[in-house]
Amino acid sequence: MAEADWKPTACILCECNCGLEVKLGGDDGRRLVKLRGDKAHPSSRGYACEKAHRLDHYQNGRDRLTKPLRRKSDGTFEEIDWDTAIREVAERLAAVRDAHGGESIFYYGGGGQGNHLPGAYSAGTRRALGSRHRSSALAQEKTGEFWVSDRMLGSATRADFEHCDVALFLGKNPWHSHSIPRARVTLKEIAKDPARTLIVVDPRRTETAELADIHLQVRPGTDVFLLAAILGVIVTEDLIAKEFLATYAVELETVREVLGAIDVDACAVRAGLDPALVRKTARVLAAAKALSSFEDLGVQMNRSSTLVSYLHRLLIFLTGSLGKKGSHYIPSPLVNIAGGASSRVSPVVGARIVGGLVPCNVIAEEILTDHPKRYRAMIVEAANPAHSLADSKGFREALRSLDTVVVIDVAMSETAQLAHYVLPASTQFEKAEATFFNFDFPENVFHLRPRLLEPPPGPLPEAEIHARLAEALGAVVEEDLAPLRTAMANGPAAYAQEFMARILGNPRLAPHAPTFLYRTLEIPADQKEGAVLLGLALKMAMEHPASVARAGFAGSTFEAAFALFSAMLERTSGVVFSVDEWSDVLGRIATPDKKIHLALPDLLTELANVLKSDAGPVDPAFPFVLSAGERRSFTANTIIRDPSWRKTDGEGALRLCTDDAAALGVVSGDTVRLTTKRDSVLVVVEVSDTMQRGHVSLPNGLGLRYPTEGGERTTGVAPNELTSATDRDPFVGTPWHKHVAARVERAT
Ligand SMILES: Nc1nc2c(c(=O)[nH]1)N[C@H]1C(S)=C(S)[C@@H](COP(=O)(O)OP(=O)(O)OC[C@H]3O[C@@H](n4cnc5c(=O)[nH]c(N)nc54)[C@H](O)[C@@H]3O)O[C@H]1N2
Ligand SMILES: Nc1nc2c(c(=O)[nH]1)N[C@H]1C(S)=C(S)[C@@H](COP(=O)(O)OP(=O)(O)OC[C@H]3O[C@@H](n4cnc5c(=O)[nH]c(N)nc54)[C@H](O)[C@@H]3O)O[C@H]1N2
Ligand code: SF4
Ligand SMILES: [Mo]
Repeated sequence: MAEADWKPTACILCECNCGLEVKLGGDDGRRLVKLRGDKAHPSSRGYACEKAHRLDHYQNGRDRLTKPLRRKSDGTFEEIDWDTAIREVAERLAAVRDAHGGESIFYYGGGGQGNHLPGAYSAGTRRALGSRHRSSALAQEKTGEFWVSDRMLGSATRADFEHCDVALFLGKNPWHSHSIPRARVTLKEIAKDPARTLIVVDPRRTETAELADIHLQVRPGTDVFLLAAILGVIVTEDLIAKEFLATYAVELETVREVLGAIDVDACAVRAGLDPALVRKTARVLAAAKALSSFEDLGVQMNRSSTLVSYLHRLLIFLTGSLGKKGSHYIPSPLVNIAGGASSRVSPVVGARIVGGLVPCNVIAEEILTDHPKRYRAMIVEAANPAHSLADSKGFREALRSLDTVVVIDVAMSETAQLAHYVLPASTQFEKAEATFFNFDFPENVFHLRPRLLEPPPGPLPEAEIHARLAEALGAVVEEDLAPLRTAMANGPAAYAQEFMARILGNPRLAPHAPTFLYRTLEIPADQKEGAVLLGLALKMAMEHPASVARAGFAGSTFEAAFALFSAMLERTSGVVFSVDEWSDVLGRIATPDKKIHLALPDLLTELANVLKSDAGPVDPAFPFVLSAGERRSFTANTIIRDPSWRKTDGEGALRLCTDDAAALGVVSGDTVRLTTKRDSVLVVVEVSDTMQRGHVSLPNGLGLRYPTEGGERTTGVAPNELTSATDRDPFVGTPWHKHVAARVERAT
């Protein structure tokens, strides 16, 4: 096959979205037969992990949706045509709006690891319905970090692992979960360089920990004590970055007093660690020339998660690890998905809304009530909350009690199975797609992937679905479209002028800007869903003119935006849309006084309370700690449903340590009974010396129902059958998925 047969696209299985090249084949020419990393992608530069090679299992899944479905009174589905589906969905949701207010229509999802354009196009549908409350997976992982970071810095940060001399991973296993560009290459480079130090905090000896110079094998759920101890050492030994703090931070004395009083040895012991090792680690962190650190689900889905996010940020700031090469930076994203603090609370429970997102763990509670402000309808798009949210049983019950549930998905997911209407979407290779996971620095990359395949008859791209819904709801009418079509005939400049004046300048129409662009902007058919990017390019050119100009898009705001938009379409392997300078970073501190605020009084009070609490007795009914949802070689949330995509760990084994296995009398491959407060399941075990005593771990993304030759089969355990929605963070409501009280018994 010729080189020209390789088509550019990207992997959709994690937030790195590595650039790929694909060769199509098979009888119908629709199989992704060969895949390789795309060297022309500016961020991944040819890198791809083992999962990318299995993407055909996503594209050609057997439970693919092909027709709109309507649920019948007996619970089964019937196929309907698109006109009926759009009309009935619009009518039913409008009826809910008219009877109970648009606030009672909840929106969940909007994008997963590879597709963020649905969220952009859904804004019009949401506005037309008056829907205000929404959520997504971010509100069960990152909202604690966002809330704290926003209050301290007015912004979120990322880190430059490629150039750091000390790397810290806190509850994160990037060998498998990635999240940083070319993760394995970067990890190996840090590990082999004697001048650089890799530090991993994880109760399990993960693949990343295996490479580390220092592995702090904490006792599960005790990171707060470890961080307190580290900060205690840094303050009492006076290792703080004095000059940096004097210039850029306030409230140092308040935190110094609290942290200076910490009993370091007691905290280290509570975390299950040798105080001498903790002290040594603290000194390494403080002495770093450039520290990069990353906290993830091991702490963010765990006890005291928001407090840990706060202490982690104190570590970053007290060591002056912001704004120098190899440390942390404030990115200039195309779309800011890291929302901040606000005074909004959710309508029933009064839970804090961060970044516009209702905490995932209160959604069911805000449905299963007779409160007048309860949610009555839900649109779920590109997400599978009946599988991914805590307490699946409770969430299923909540969905069943709603007036109307509409699911937009490519496959018959656990959530789609409970919908009143299921609207089939084109796959991410049958439409143009992109993500707003654009956090690279100093060169920030965006990648609009043209579609690889013609959409088959039946499914539609979300852009089209939302345009039709907005039209059916009367929010987008031909009268407003016509002038844009006319302007298009007069060239891009005329079009942009008309768009800015007529659409962006009109509060009634502005929320539908994506749909207006999609309907009227003339761009290549294989990139049609990218129309919304013209609006984003304009915003970027207005907000970050210098960064955009350094990336080569100069001139007036208009000219720069157009040049950028054209480059997004032309550079099908990705484009550097912004080039920053390290010296820009500290100027981006966005608190009102432009200083880092070190003291958050509520969290300092929480710290004092946690430090004086005792561990309490272990409940003999649940002596194990279960981490429910570990990332492994062949897990990818529920994006790929076909179990045969997994080359290893086909059943999704429960990992437990050698001593626990011996005590139970089980060996790898045996089945055990795993019980929590919520459920009891049978699961295959893998005995692993990477685990510590009392800690067991289940993979994420299993327990999916999938059609087989004669029927269907569920592979592995769905983790959230075992979790509880009330086990959540007191500040932002994030779940404790990594810390579930459990019992393991030999199956009889
Ligand atoms: N292969 C693969 N990669 C993925 C994904 C996937 O599904 N599969 N999903 C993507 C998504 S959506 C996300 S959010 C990221 C998540 O990426 P990670 O956060 O790295 O993923 P996890 O494996 O869930 O959790 C990380 C680690 O937390 C540890 N841990 C458990 N309890 C504790 C504790 O008490 N303290 C500490 N310090 N650590 C603890 C676990 O042992 C585990 O190694 O991965 C992304 N990448
Ligand atoms: N117990 C436990 N629970 C967890 C976690 C954990 O570690 N432990 N991790 C949490 C985390 S970090 C995350 S990010 C969430 C992930 O959970 P969700 O955000 O619910 O995402 P997915 O499970 O990946 O579901 C994505 C859905 O999108 C569909 N899809 C794929 N392509 C398209 C498309 O082009 N268009 C449309 N409309 N749909 C498409 C897929 O078929 C699938 O149904 O899970 C969370 N849940
Ligand atoms: S799973 Fe993530 S790291 Fe692996 S190829 Fe896909 S995007 Fe890249
Ligand atoms: Mo996630």
